[in-house]
Amino acid sequence: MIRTFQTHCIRKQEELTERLWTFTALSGDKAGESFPVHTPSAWETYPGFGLYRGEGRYETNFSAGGNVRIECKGVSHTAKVYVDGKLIAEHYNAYTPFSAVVQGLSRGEHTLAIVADNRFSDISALHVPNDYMSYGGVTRPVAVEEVADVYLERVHVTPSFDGTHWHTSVDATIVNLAEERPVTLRISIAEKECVLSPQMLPEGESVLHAEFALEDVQIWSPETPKLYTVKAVLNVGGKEVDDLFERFGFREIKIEVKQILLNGEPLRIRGLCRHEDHPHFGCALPYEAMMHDLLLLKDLGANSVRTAHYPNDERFLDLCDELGILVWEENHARGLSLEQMQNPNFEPQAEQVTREMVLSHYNHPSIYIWGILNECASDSEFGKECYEKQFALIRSLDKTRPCSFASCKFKTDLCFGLPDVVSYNIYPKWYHDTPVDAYLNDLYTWVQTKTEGKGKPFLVTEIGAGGIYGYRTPYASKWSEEYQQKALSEQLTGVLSHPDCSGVYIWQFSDIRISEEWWGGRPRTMNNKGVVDEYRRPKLCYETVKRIFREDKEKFGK
Ligand code: ADA
Repeated sequence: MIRTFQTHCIRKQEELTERLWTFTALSGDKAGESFPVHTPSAWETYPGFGLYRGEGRYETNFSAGGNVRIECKGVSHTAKVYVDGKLIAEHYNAYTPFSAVVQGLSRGEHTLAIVADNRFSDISALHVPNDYMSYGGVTRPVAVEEVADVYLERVHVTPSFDGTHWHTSVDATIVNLAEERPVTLRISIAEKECVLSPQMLPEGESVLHAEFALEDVQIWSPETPKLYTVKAVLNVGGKEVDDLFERFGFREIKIEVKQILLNGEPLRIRGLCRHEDHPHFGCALPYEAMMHDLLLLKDLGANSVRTAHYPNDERFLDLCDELGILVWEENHARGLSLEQMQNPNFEPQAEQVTREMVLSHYNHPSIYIWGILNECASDSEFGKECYEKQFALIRSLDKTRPCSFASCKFKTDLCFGLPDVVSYNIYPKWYHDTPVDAYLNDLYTWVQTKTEGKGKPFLVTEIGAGGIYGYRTPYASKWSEEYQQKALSEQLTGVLSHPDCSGVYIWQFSDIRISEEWWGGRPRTMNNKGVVDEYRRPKLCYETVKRIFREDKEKFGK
């Protein structure tokens, strides 16, 4: 399943999931080993491939003809795509989708091969040895489509509220593979329809725009996650040639002084950071496992998830839309040093992943904020320039959502003039012993008195402590479940009782694998700060988090 809802009726689309592909290892000792696998999957989950870094080829057949569009939702981390042996696309970054069209393919059977590469080198500025795994493989779904000479690339819907009425503007991006021609676009939302009568479309990409005034709409909120479908249908020469359905919600995010407002009401965030990671699936969690994670998040009383540290699988975002879970979606970067940011590939690769994230996830009502560059060099002038450029890019693509970044630069951050929300990752009781209240007050006072973050909303985007599942001690030593429970309880209570804090994200939802090559030296080569372990077994702190979140919800009435 590529999305949780139908996206085409006219366009012929075949998902190449739930079937076997042939995997062949191409590097090192394993080169030549070949066997059937299903996709999406990460090769670290194939027996004997738990530590494989290199290239791997995935091959399958498909049957189609005409203009064939291959859509890959995610290949980790560098992809080369071949149809009948001919290279048709190259893409860097595991966490964003890409597509390519092969024109005029003869009707019949063809081969599709995707070569994935998960090696670290200077060429890769974002996938670096880190406190999470960069897996390898075709890790998100792939689909083959037949498209006409003119087809819909994407549809963006922007609802806005003027205090009395909702206005909806729709931007449809259309690709014309042939010479200039007239097209008619019909867009419908609920019972309303807007027909953009014949427009001359030049060769290449064009955007057509429509406006809707809709009465009596139902609001999207965590309590009432009402979704609407927009349907766009393209007509050329009196014939319907293509269509695209998208979902969106009527909701508005605003920043007012120190608060983030959702539909005019201050947001209170009770969230967890989550990596896409599971011992059985690597980063390629199937729908059922994603849903299970969301059930656990709901059971914990969380109303938000932070997609640390990269854009997530769209099916997960679809589920968040449906379940009313607010999402902090983040571009891809974690803890890059100044030197790593100065890699000449850093800026273009970061720009690409940011652009692809915003363009492909624009419609999700659950995404209330964009995050960038977690814990990078925001204490340097060069870093500041990078933050500035990336915020400018996001704002040029999306004027409806606030932006932020999670800083760990204690009283040295230079960038708080740039985001709409000031966010900090803090670890009192874990990386140092300063009491939570004292640490947070000190930091907050500094932000208010010494930085351009003064008067902006404030979020704590990480707190947490390591706890190894099953390691129990009566004296609550570090790494025990007892210690983690005690530390999280103090951290959560301290942060949530801060009068100017809009909420908190716990680091993290589940224990995760980290890259073997990373220097961190973590027990089990895992980040053990999960509230559940990697198999989703609750640790001692689970019930504590649940209680504190429930009490906070009762206090704030939402
Ligand atoms: C960070 C970082 C996380 C994780 C965490 C930790 O601040 O953003 O990715 O590494 O610390 O466990 O220390």
